[in-house]
Amino acid sequence: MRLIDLRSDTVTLPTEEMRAFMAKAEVGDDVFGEDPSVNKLQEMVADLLGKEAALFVASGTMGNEISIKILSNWGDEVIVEQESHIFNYEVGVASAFFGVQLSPIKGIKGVFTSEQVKDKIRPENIHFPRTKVICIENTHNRGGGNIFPLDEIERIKKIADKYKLKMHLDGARLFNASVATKIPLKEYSKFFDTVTICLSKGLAAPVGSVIAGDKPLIDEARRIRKMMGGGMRQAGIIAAAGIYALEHHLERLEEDHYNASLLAKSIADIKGIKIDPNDVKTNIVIFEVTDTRLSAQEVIEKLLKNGIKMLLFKEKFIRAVTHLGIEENDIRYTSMVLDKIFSG
Ligand code: TLP
Repeated sequence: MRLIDLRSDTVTLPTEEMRAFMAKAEVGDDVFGEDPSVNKLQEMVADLLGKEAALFVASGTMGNEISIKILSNWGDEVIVEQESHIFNYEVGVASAFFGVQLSPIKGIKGVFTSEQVKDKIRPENIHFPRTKVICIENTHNRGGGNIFPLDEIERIKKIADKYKLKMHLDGARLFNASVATKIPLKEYSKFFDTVTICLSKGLAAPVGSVIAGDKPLIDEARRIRKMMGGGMRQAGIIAAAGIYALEHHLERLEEDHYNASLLAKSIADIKGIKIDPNDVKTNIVIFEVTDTRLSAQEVIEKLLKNGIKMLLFKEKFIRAVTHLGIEENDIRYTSMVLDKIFSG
């Protein structure tokens, strides 16, 4: 039985064409800055995001945390959203390695306001940590792929400037936001000192993320990457997959959005499931199991018996993520199976 793996867009496999492109990649020693494929990928991302420079890193987590490190000092405070990846899924790195404290704001589907930011900023006082960085996640994973509105980002940036704070964008799925809104990537990234994008999610490369920013910041990021053991050698082999993904897999994200929306619409009327299809803006679908006879975990087990994988998100919530390799027919089959599970 063919598995329909909707747990995450991180499960995508490199296509034959991507593998062929990787096999031919020109490589060199990237710790010496001599890998042509890594250099090309970095230039491509810097250009796409309208930044001076960029740095290839192992993962989105590494990208976010190096960014936090280079924008803050020991003992500082970093504002994040309460449901954000940085606050929930990065193993406490910011405090464990870099000695900064995270200060969470409760947003609505990942979105918070400039007023909330203002309320979080600490006045100068010997007792307080210094507020130094604001992090935004766009699209927002636990917010169900929600898109952070550009005008709110602009208002937050004004507050950041007023209080001399830095801005970091966790853009693991920024490409999804840009494809869905048709707002160019640069329009989002211009408000941020550092931006991390992931190549191994919707873009379907096997490994890697990129941090972009001003040259001095990226030079510093390179040092911190080395400090964390992230200096790679002939990394062009994997960077090539990123180049291929940027050239071939960007526009197709629309298909993922279409499939996510189709899934939400086709399960919205099932008794025992709660989801508003209007909430699905990109490639993530989070639905609630309201049927008291079934737990979300049991639903996941029944799906698996039918060859479908989804992720338990919270006690009563399930996450499904569409990506390269998931076809419209898979979505129609998935909604039929869900219909059977809840009517049985
Ligand atoms: N998200 C993964 C899991 O870690 C939860 C997923 O399956 O969605 N920022 C955001 C918004 C992310 O969703 C993720 C990964 C990351 C950063 C970290 O990327 P990696 O996994 O490359 O460290």
